Amino acid sequence: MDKMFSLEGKVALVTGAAYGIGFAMAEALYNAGAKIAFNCRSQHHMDQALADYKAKGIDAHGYICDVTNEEQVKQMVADIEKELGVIDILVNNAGIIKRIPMTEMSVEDFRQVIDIDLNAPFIVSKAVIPGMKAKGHGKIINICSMMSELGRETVSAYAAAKGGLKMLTRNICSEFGEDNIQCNGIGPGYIATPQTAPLRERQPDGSRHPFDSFIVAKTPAARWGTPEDLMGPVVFLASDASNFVNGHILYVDGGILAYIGKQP
Ligand code: NAP
Ligand code: GCO
Repeated sequence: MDKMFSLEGKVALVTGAAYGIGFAMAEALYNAGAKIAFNCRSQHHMDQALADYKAKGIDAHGYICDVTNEEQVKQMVADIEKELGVIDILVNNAGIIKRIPMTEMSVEDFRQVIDIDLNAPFIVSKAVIPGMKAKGHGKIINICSMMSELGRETVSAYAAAKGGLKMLTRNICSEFGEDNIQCNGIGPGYIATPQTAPLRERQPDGSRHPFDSFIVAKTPAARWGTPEDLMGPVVFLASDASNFVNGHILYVDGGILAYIGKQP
C-alpha cells in the first residue's frame, strides 16, 4: 500500500502555492516523495513562500508566473522540465474571488475571475499534457469549489468559473484517458485561508461574523476546514492509488453538500 501512495521520482507543479491551500498541498506532495515546483505572481509572496517552505524542510522550486499568460506558462513549464524533469502531476490551484453583487460587478472584474479561475487551468493543462503523453502517464487535479455545485449572492463570476472548471475536468478526463492521464477535481468546502478571511472577521462587538456562524451551521463537521484537510485527498489523486479514478470531483467539505443545515 505504501508504494501505491508514493510519489517518489515524480515532479509536481502546484500553481498559486505561495500560501493557503496550495502551500499545504505542495507540502503533502513533497512528503509523499515528489519534487515540488510552484508559482505565484508576486516576488514578495515568493520570497516569503520560499522561506516558509525552507522552514518546514521542504525543497520547493518557485517560479514567478501569471497563470493567465500563456507565454509565461510555457516558459515556466520549460524551466521546470530543465531543472526538475517532465511534470507528472499538475495541481491547478491558483485562483481568486471577487464578492460583488452581479449588477454592480464590472465586466472587467467578471472577466478577471474567469481568466484566472477557468482560462488559466486550460492554459497550464495544455502546456503540461504533451509531456505527460510522452511519458505515458499524468495526473491533473483541478481545485474546484462548493460553487462548482451551488450559487450564492455576490459570487457570480467565481461560481461560473468553478462550474466551468468542473466540466473542464470531465473533458480532460474524456480526451486524455487513453493516454493514461487522469484528471480529477478537489472541491474544498469553506477553508480558513486568506481568501476567506473577510468571511471570518470578528465583528466590532467581538462576535463572530454572521457568515462564519452560517457556515458552521451548514457544515455537519461544525467547523471551517483547514488547508491540512486537503493534504490526504491531493496525495490520493496524485498517486497510483487513484489510477482508475477519472473525471471525479472529490468534495472535501465536511459534509456541506449532504446537509440541509442545522435548524437556527
Ligand atoms: P489564497 O489564499 O487567496 O491563495 C491564492 C494563491 O493563488 C496565492 O498564492 C496567489 O499568489 C495565487 N494566484 C492568484 N492569482 C494568480 C495568478 N494569476 N497567477 C499565479 N498565481 C496566482 O486562496 P486559497 O483559499 O488558498 O484557494 C486556493 C484555491 O482553492 C483557489 O482556486 C480557490 O478558488 C480554491 N478554493 C478555496 C476555498 C476556501 O475556502 N479557501 C474553498 C474552495 C476552493 P499571488 O497573489 O502572489 O499570485
Ligand atoms: C465564498 C467563499 C467560497 C469559498 C469556496 C467554497 O465567498 O462563498 O469564498 O467561495 O472560497 O469556494 O467552496
